[in-house]
Amino acid sequence: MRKEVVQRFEEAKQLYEQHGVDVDKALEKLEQIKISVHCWQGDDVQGFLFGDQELSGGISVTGQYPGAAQTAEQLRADLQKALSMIPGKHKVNLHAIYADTDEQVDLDQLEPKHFQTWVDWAKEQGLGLDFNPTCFSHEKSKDGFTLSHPDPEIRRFWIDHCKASRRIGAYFGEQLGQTCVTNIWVPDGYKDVPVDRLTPRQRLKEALDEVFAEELNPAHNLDALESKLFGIGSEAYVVGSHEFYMGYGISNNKLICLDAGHFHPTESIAGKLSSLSLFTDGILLHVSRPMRWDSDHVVIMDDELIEIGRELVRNNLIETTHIGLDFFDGSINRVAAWVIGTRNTIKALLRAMLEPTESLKKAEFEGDYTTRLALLEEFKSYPFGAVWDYYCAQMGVPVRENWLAEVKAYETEVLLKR
Ligand code: RNT
Ligand code: ZN
Repeated sequence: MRKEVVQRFEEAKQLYEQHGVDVDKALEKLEQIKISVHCWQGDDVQGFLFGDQELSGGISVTGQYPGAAQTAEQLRADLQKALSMIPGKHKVNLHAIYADTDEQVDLDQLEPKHFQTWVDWAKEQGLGLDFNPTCFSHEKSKDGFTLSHPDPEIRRFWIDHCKASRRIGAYFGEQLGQTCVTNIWVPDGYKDVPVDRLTPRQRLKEALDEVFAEELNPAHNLDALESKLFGIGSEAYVVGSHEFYMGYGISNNKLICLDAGHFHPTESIAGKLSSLSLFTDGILLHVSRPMRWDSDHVVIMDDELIEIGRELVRNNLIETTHIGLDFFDGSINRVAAWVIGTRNTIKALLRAMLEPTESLKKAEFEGDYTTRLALLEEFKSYPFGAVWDYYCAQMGVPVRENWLAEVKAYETEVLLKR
């Protein structure tokens, strides 16, 4: 390791230790945290199952940056490249459309074997896998409804797809010895103001009951449900609202997924974690960056991310929270997008771990809000970057922006030749 990196780290450590922050312990803890890196940043949510399907469900990727992965093999290579520049051992989050098979198989017929190449790769790389049924970009979802569709036959198709997905998730968990989180998000909703808000929700509830009827080993698969406030094409009404899934999740022991872009623009998911934690065994996060709408921009070190990190650390929610990423930007190098968003997420957790949480809580408890504000503000310019650099060096990944040259080389050698 370079001398300056160590020296700066030692200096920083001293500063933090004056406030009772155990820097070595923080780094040990950080190393244990697994981020679920979403595969869909690598190919603009295209997948491999249906060829050129238009992305639907009210989500959208813009940008024409060259080099998007076109095959599962390419996507794995890109992910591997990105992961080699991110400190720690993590998970990869797959969607059903990323099945890697020559068989012509529809979503309701998917089986674990269609993901065998992913499982083999994950084993070889020491990665965990998470999973998602793909309830969009399909012929049977084109009118905007899936699990709550008024037509029982279409509803059946999506129920079967979600059932199949859970079995795939359980297979991942069993094979890899790491619990897979299978997250269900459906786009169902109306563009314009509905008359009947209740009946689609009743249908969704019944459909979910059927999806979850099969008992699976929770050590292999955990189910999660992702709500949304509105989407493009479902501006007036989303069947799976936050209240809906919060109710469903708490009464049926399912993880509730909070996506940073799925609430009112000034509403922060960070603020919801403490409340939810009191009534659930765990939470799933989709760390994302909405800009004016659920735009899924690459995650940056903004106030929202810092606050998410703080809530997880200060409230001891790290162990029970599954931290997933959900952004997709086609206007920049996609490998770089992963590296930036994932490194930021980890860095935000480190930043939070380096705060003098105990002194801050004490000041607050004693009503000394002056100290609380003073310390919080001063700590913003404490040298967490020196600790981060040391951590990266220690974990064998590029320090600071040195990863960028590697991404550029990969772009020239691999991405631009596609
Ligand atoms: C959509 C949800 C969902 C998707 C992914 C691709 O608004 O956030 O999580 O982004 O499943
Ligand atoms: Zn999401």
